[in-house]
Formats: sequence, structure tokens, C-alpha cells
Amino acid sequence: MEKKIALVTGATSGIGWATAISLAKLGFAIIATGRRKERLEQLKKELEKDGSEALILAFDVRDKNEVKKSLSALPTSWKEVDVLINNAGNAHGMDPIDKGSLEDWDAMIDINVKGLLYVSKEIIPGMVERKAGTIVNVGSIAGKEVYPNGNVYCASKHAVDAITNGMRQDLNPHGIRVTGVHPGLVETEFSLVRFKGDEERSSSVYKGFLPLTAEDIADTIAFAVSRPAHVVLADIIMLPTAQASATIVNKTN
Ligand code: NDP
Ligand code: 8X3
Repeated sequence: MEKKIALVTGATSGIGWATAISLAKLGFAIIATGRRKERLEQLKKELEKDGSEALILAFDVRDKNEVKKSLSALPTSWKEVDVLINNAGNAHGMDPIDKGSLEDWDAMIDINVKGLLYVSKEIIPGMVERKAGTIVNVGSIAGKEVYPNGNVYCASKHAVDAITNGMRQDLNPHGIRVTGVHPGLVETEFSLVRFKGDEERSSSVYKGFLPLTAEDIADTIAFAVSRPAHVVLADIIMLPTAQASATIVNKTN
């Protein structure tokens, strides 16, 4: 069988890690990216132990030169990326707009929005040339709603939603499928990053209800990617049952 390749950004933890595993189970060879090299090496070992092929690339999606250098120099047998999962991203801080830090704002716009664009810019031309490909952009419920103190994170995910819809329109003549996956509360390292390592504050986000797991999202991404070629799941919002909107969560204990 011809090798099918999936590139997953932000594969060093959470949703990206779980998605790399799920797509490998579907038979994809995996290009896994992120900044933490030791985590990527660990993931590669795990994938190879299960008989999958893996290539790891450590780069910061904020650095457009680094993104270009890494992705334009893919070995020949890894060049034809069939599936791109734009997942790398985080929230940084959760402050009212009058108190937010410029550093946090830069991080969210540069990683969640510009980073996604830099990676896509390297991968889309090959898909256009081959007239095939699937792109999954990981947005958020924060890209569908705005919640108090979410301001710039919500803006970055609204941008991801707009870019996803724009990609679907512009890439339509080329037969490329574009899916937006918009999760609610998923227990990963996300809140630890948002609250800058404050474990108590970050674990309290997921107390009193059953949050989604990274594997729940990965299963759905794998389902979307594995639909027949004439089917695109355009826009998926996924919430834990206890969550009704960005701000309504039924915490029972
Ligand atoms: P994690 O913090 O567990 O994972 C984030 C991933 O993004 C890591 O692999 C991290 O890798 C990577 N990343 C972050 N910054 C950069 C950077 N500058 N360059 C390269 N890679 C980077 O969180 P999640 O798995 O939860 O988040 C994945 C995606 O899901 C994000 O886009 C997030 O916004 C979205 N999401 C998460 C939700 C949740 O509740 N958890 C809900 C809705 C959406 P490294 O640090 O090694 O670079
Ligand atoms: C992550 C989910 O609700 O913290 O995108 O914005 S939320």
C-alpha cells in the first residue's frame, strides 16, 4: 500500500499526541512537530513500537524561517503530506482586557494564528499540486463564543475559525477537504500553560464534572479524516456532556 502521511503540529502533549497515535492506528506515517524534542523522541519510540513510521521535527511555529526551513527540507519520502492537523496552540493568561499582558497577547496571536498560517503555507502547495489533501484545524468553543477574560484567546480562535472557512472556500477547486474541530473543556496541559504552571488553579478548571480527554478529540479527528474522499465534516463542536456553552458547565461536586 502507498504510504499515507499525516503531519500533526503540537504533538508533544494533549490533543496532538493523542491524534498522532490515533492516525498511526489508521495506518498513517506520522510527522510529529513541537518544540520539546525529548517528548517528540518519546512519541516516535511509542509509534515505532506499534509498527508505525515516524519523523519528528522540533521547531517553534512562531518562527517563520524555522518553519520554512524544517518543512521545505522534508526527505523525499516524507514530502507528500496527505493530512495536515493544525493543532499547536495554547491560551496564555486569562485577564480582563485592561490588565492583559502584551507578551501573552503576542504569544496567542503568533502561535495560534500566525503559526498555523506559516505551517499551512508550506504544506498547501503540494496538496494543490496533487489535487488532494485533508486539513484539520483545531479551533475551540472559544472560536465560536467569547467569554469573560477570554478576549485575545477567543479572538485567536475566532481567527482560526475564519481561516478554516476561508481555506475550505479557496481550496474547494483543488479537491482539498478542510475541517474545523472546536472542543470545549479538554483536560490536557492547556490550563497549566494558561495559568503559567499553577497546578492548583489549572486542575480546578476540570473539577466537579467529567471533561473531555485528548483521546476523545483524537477519535473524532481520526473519524473525520477517515471519511470517504467525497465527504467533508466541515465544522465540529465537541463539548463534554456537562458543558452547554463556553460559560455553562454543570459542576455537581
Ligand atoms: P497542550 O498544552 O497539552 O498542547 C499544546 C501543544 O501545542 C503542545 O504540543 C505544544 O508543544 C504545542 N505548542 C504550543 N506552542 C507552540 C509553539 N510556539 N511552537 C510549536 N508548538 C507549540 O494543550 P491541548 O492539547 O489542549 O491543545 C491543543 C490545541 O487544542 C490548541 O490549539 C488549543 O488551543 C486547542 N484547544 C484545547 C482545549 C482544551 O480545553 N484543552 C479546548 C479547545 C481547543 P511544545 O510546548 O512542545 O512546543
Ligand atoms: C479551550 C477551551 O473554554 O478554555 O479552548 O476556551 S476554553
